[in-house]
Amino acid sequence: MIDRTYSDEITAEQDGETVSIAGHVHEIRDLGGLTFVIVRDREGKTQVVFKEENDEDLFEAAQDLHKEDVVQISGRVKASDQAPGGVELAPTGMEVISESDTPLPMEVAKDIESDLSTRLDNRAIDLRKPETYAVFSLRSKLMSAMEEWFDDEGYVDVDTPLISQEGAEGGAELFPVVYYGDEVFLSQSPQLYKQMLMAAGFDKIYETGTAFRAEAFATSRHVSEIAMFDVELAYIEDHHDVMDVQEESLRYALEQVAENARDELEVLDVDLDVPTEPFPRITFDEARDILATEYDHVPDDSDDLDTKGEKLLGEHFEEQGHPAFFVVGYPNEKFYYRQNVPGDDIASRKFDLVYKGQELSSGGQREHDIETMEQLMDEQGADPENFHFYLEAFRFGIPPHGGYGLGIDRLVQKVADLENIKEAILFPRDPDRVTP
Ligand code: ATP
Ligand code: AMO
Repeated sequence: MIDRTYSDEITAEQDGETVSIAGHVHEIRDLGGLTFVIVRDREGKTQVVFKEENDEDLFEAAQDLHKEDVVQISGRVKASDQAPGGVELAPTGMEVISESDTPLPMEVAKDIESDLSTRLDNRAIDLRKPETYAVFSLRSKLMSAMEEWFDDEGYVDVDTPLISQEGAEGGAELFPVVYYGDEVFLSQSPQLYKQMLMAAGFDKIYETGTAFRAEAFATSRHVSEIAMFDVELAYIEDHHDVMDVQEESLRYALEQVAENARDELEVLDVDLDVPTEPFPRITFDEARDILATEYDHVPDDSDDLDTKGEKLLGEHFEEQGHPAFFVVGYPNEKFYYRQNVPGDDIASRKFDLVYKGQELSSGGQREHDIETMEQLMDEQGADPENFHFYLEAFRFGIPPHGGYGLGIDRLVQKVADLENIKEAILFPRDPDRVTP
């Protein structure tokens, strides 16, 4: 490895010591016989002061630098009140490891807002911006914390297939692929496999995976390739057990981010509010009542809340100090959700979690009675032949179970306070973009 010290490791206490830094040239400021070169690495920036009077050769070399060259510079640490971060380097040696072409396709250093499409077209350059990098450093910490919660609770980390014969979620949102001459599909959700693992006695599982949805339109919260966090657990009493898991794990992950990603949150200018109170759990009918009476809003689809409805309910609960809440009991749900349970005052045991005014996850208790499920499949036009392997797993003993799927990209979008979900994805895919 090249010997290097990260910018955030250099402190005023090291005054007089020699260190070696490596990174990209972020900025060059020429003040006559004095040139300031700001070197950026993953953790921040270091100011290097080239003085003609100190070393003419080094000073000359600094004049030939371009923005975004990759350099390694050794130098003496100097504590200085004028330097950003209170320290700077007086260089003693420099190597240009890789030269950057000019001009750059977009600015990295200057605070110039490029539109999202330009940013994504030049993503390799855009990702150099500290505020873009902060999103992905935060994302990594957030998902490590999430997985940590499930590991500590004894969940098994699984991987299910991404190539499938039939969509788990139905609808027209499937991407076909040619599989040895036959048409099959990219997975929409690990749904069927999660449930088969409950039949297999795995009890508690999670998967950090990928789901593909051929969404017809691009919105600020839909993409075609989704990072999905899926959970399934067995021996539950009802859907409240699943909501408990969703609530506790999300709270833990947010707490960890507030604690361990302070720098990222600061760069992103986000004041993260970790919900301490229990998340409200309202029924689907209550949600529609609030929308009708308080906002005079009636979603078109009588079986769902629309984007505007979720946003308005988000405002309603955020005013009461709740950034997250559950809506429980959606009518006419997919065949795998338990529905029309005698004695229930809700149409199904399906819930959505709305976080900061946007659907973040869907889940619920599953139907584990095979005859009821076959009847629901029949009513919904799902051919049981295509789900043979799934139904077979139910035939030989399956405990009551439930779970949920959480859109990781949407979670990062909301935590980092990003306008568009694509900003939360390194190389996003949408109907108009498969590159870079
Ligand atoms: P899921 O697919 O899991 O249900 P979702 O967030 O896509 O998650 P939907 O219930 O499908 O939720 O949609 C909720 C609302 O989002 C819809 O009423 C609609 O307003 C909007 N919406 C969903 N998909 C699209 C899309 N592809 N283009 C535009 N708007 C959409
Ligand atoms: P659902 O279809 O609601 O449920 O998906 C779960 C969550 O995934 C995210 N999501 C998306 N994010 C970005 N772009 C998209 N096109 C997109 N579609 C979905 C959302 C959504 O809440 N099998 C069930 C889960 C379960 O019951 O366990 C399912 O897939 O955040």
